[in-house]
Amino acid sequence: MVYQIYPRSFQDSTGSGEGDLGGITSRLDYLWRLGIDVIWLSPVYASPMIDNGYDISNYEEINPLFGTMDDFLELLESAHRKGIKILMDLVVNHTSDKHPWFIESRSSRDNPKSDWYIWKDAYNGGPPNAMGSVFSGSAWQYDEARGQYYLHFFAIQQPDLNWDNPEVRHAVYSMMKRWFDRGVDGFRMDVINMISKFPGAVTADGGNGAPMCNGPMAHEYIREMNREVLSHYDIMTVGETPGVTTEEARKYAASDGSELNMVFQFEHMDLDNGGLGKWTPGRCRLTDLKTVLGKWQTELYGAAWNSLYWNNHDQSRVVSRFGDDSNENARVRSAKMLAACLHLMQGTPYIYQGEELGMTNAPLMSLSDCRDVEIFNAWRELVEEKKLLSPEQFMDAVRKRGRDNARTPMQWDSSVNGGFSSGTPWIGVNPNFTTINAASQADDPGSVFAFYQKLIRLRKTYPVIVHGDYEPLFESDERVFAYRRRYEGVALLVMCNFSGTPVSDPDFSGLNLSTGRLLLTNYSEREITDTKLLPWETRALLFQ
Ligand code: TEU
Repeated sequence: MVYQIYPRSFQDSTGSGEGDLGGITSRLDYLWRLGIDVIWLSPVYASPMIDNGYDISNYEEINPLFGTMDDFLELLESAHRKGIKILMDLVVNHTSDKHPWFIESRSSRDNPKSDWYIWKDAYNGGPPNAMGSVFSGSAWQYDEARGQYYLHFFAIQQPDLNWDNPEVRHAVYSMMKRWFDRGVDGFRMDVINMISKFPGAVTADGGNGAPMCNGPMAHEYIREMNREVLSHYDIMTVGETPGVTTEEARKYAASDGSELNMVFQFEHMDLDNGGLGKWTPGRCRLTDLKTVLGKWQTELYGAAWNSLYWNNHDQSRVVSRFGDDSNENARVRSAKMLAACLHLMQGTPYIYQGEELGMTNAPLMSLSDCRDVEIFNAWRELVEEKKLLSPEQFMDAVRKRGRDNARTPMQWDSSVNGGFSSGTPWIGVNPNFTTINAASQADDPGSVFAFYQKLIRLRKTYPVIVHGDYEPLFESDERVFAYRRRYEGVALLVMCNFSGTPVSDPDFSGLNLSTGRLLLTNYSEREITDTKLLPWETRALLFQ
């Protein structure tokens, strides 16, 4: 069980309005009570914070915003004393433009680091080719100092490293080893399948560019990292791999340990995209969601390992996206149903801070409520420059899919700022902190928090949850997500109603529900029946 912390928004311990390492340490008891095993810490390294730490200017200094290296080591030691491991976030597809490596690289065309980034001459007086950035606009930025363009798949201030240069690779490996020698327990690896560039992406030919992901040397470089670093430590790794297929994932996350332990795939997170991607959001069909998640269950089974997630710091809150946050009853029920649907599958579940409380998207009413570089860049391109969306249409998309929905402060209690900070938070606290907060749930057996605790206990109790296979049921139904897991003569049946209305039309009688042992429900036993699923109901039954 991995719990992701976005440090800037988790707990402020100094009154600065910014979350920090001391704040995280102060909340370890809460995480221990939840029952998680591992913390994935989003970046806390030195950074100008253009992309909230995913633009690193020194891989081995702690950002003073979050504290000191001693604060980090205190957190690490305190977590280890509670049996909790810590993964750091490895962001090595790119650095900050303020990193000394880039400052040297841009200083001339023949310094020792001139080939540590991807520099190209102009083509016909403009960018080398038509590669676009994930954060809008061109992926090429002209640099006056050097008289060339450099590649940035993300923000202008995030120049891509040249992984084809062995000096770059070995500098990264050395840094990784020093973090492992400090005692960290592994890495989440940011866009690690982007580190190898297709020739068409980096050729100054005025061409259309090439895909960003799964380039020709991606596996070779990760296998080299494994040989040189990962295989020498008892650690855990998870690669963030946008655009990954199950075929590629069977290599990135191969059970033979040659690359990484698992990867984050994105297919289920893009199903509700429209013509302009997340900026024209729709509502995905349940049959599409079932097909995608079922495919990842069956096509990795026995060959590679799944990660399981609905949320992270880049995705909007799942209860608002796939559930119903319009009233308290529906919010609590659907949050629990979504948790059960995901956590009872095969793979390692990831809980994003606040997901265990059923935290919702935020009322981001205007750009002034936002902080995310991705939002600001998309506004400039889609609203101001290309006029493809009106301000209202764009802000509606931000409220549905903007990354800042996940970055409002953790809601600890109903006191000022939800107990996150005694200062002015760097981003507004969701006003619903008065009713949705940890303090109101920690001792409530009917809370979303208690339901996550129970799910975590179930995973540690029943091997079928960890090792079972996956059989989809009622695949064509647009409201019921049901599947069966089997392992060593034990079967687990999981039923989920992804709608706010009762469902009785799939014929459940063939499942002999009454003969199963009820492990979990988000209703009471006396409310549920064998012939229908109640609104947002989830039910898990064991047959042995
Ligand atoms: O995200 C990579 C990525 O694909 C994101 O662009 C994400 O899918 C998108 O923002 C969703 O709208 C990683 C980090 O998780 C993200 O926070 C960083 O901004 C990005 O890389 C650059 O480091």
